[in-house]
Amino acid sequence: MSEIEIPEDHPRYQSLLTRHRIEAGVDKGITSKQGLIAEGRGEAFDYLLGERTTESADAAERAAAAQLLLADHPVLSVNGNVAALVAPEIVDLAEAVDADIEINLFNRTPERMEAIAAHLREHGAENVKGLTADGRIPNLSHERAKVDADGIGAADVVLVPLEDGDRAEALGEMDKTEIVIDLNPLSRSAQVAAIPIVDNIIRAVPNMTDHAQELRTANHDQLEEIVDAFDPEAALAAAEAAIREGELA
Ligand code: PTJ
Repeated sequence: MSEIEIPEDHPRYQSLLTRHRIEAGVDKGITSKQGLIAEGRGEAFDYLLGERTTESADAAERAAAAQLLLADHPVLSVNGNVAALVAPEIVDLAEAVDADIEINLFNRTPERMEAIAAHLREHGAENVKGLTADGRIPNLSHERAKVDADGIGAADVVLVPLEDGDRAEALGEMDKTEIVIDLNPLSRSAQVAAIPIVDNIIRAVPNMTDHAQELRTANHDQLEEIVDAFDPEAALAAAEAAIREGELA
């Protein structure tokens, strides 16, 4: 048994665990009610993918790890779903690639910002950004435009998980390199990402950390080679094909 009363060999274990974490996130004031709907949408895609990391998603996760290691100032953006699902794993990834963690919310309230910051700190995050909000992403009219000037505002590489929206495009216009995690290959964020990762975040983030640890001894040229060999359009096409063909395990 694990954090939920369901044996780990239950065929629906992963999706039940994910649901449980999102529900607990709503109870703690971390996740918005809309986050429950986003979770359902992701779950449907994951079901069609066979709830597994495909070969092409694994390659994207390796390229993402290399890109984060190459960055001067990488930032991992966290919303209410991300915090509920993978808080300790995000802290581990930030440590592995020396990145900042910044909270950025669509449904931004001071209470949720504080609850998420406290949750991340409970899981070992030392410096949580996003609360100062002294910077802005141009051409975005909603709350996601609010960033820390010395966080996402100054980042060269940003990890953008679980948001189908216009922020990814606006960040691209600021010349930031984006890594997107989204189970929907047709999501607007995945479509504009330099590195789209079509995988469940609960598998993607720990796998990125494993790759980053394995690549720690790689030199600059070797890391660049991995990033250059990655083709975002081919990765999106492979994910869409896997979903349409329903390669269920
Ligand atoms: O916490 P806030 O206020 O910033 O709000 C966050 C949500 C998630 C509610 C907001 O960003 C939203 O409404 O998102 P969307 O437009 O529903 O997009 C979420 C995307 O994440 C969808 O494309 C889902 O397929 C995808 N998704 C959901 N769960 C997962 C996922 N992708 C990977 N792993 C998941 N577990």
